[in-house]
Amino acid sequence: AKPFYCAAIDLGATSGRVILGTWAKNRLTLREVHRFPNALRSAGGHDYWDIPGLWQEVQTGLRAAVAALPKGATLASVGVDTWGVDYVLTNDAGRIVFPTHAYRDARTQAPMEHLKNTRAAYDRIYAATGIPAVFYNSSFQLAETVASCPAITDLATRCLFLPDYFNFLLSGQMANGLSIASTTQLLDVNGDDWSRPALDYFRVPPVWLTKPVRSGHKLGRLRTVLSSAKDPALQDTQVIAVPGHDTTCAYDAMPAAADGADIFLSSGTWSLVGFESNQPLLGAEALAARVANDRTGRGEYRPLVNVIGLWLLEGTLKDFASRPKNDREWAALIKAAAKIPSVAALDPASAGDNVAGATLSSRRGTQAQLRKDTLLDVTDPAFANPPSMKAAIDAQLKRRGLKAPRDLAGYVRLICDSLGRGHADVIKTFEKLSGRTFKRILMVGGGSKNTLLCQATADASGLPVHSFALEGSVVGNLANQLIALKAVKNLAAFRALHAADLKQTIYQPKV
Ligand code: LRH
Repeated sequence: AKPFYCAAIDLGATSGRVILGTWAKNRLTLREVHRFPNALRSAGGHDYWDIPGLWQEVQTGLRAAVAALPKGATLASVGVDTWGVDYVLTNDAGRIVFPTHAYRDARTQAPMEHLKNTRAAYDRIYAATGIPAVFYNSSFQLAETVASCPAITDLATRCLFLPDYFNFLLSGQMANGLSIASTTQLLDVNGDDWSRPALDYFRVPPVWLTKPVRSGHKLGRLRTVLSSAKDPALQDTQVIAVPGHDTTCAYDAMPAAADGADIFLSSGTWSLVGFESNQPLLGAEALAARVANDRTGRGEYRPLVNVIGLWLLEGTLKDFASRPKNDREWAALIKAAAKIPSVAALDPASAGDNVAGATLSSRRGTQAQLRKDTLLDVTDPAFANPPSMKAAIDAQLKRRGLKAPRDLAGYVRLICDSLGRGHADVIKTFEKLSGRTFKRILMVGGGSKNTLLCQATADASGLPVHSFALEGSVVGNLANQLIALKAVKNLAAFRALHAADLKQTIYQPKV
């Protein structure tokens, strides 16, 4: 059989990449043809994305993908996945009529607080959408846009979430995709269309949205928007709606067993802890635990809690001139952090008076309890977008009577241990609410290379962590294209075939 060549466009908040995937003899090989930095840009106290800049990089990447094809080969398809929640407002002709804010823009605070403080409305919105109030939700962003610029309801006729918008540029077709739609807090949790009560509550014009399409939907041929689109290699290239949400793609890439006992952890800037299910997790306890019922591209549920993630570490590093500049320096930093005993990530001399008035030696708590008390509360909203992450961490520690770590290695230790505990707390909640017993944690993303974080997660949860050297979102993106092209039967078949090629490291719990 002839190989299939597919391009995955994967846009993240801090970097983007275009990867050429080759599927031959039931094996997927990846070639990164273009990688570029991405960053929000601030002006006048607000944060925005450079959408035309990203489009330019996407085009550069697609040209590079064509250049990397073997002679005479054609590109079968292209798929786009991006970070969640952000969107482009356009008119019918596809012209951008409002700048795209970045989700960390503080503009959503007021609408979010309003919802959280209106208990009956909050319960109703959670029952309707299965999505808790998180500062970045598209719902709050759209509510703020409509409230601050009322004329927008005349100007805009369509709301395309980021993958939808890039799909439109590539194919000329406007469509909303199901997985990205489920990140908005506007989708009906009991169906696969928009929730009228949620649209009404957030005052989002229903005409801006169309019934979401599932993964595998073919949007059409790649338009001749690229100078190389006249290239014979691009004549029959299909633009395929893959799960537009990068986290969904990352979950699809993991070699989960069919027994439902796997926890998925996509660990990067965010730690996304979840599992796959045929039903949503709803109700007061799920809401209190901030369970988001995201959806797969196939329509199943992916109950998930977003833990602050390595954003804590990325932010803290900015405050240290001694931050690592290459892999060797990173390894040295992790090694130094690993040498610090866990509880003593805080200055051991002072940790005693830190723990609820008791001294460390006299305290009769379990080791786990002791750790929890000296670890960061990673759910603190102050960590969302502080001017200085180190200052935000120090402020929480001070408020709780705890001393700040002495050096960068101390912060690394504290952050990794605290995230491990954060992951474990979420898993415990999932077990309680779903009645399942989880047996393994499957981990992908930048954090899966962080041995300290993997071990801390295993120790805190008591479960083995299987960490995979895997470009999660890209592999899931390509897998969904291959399924749509009928090169692979379904996701279970892809996972089984791909598992054989995956390198994994297993971290057994030590405490
Ligand atoms: C991670 C992610 C996550 C959230 C956030 C806004 O890239 O997609 O799942 O949706 O970005």
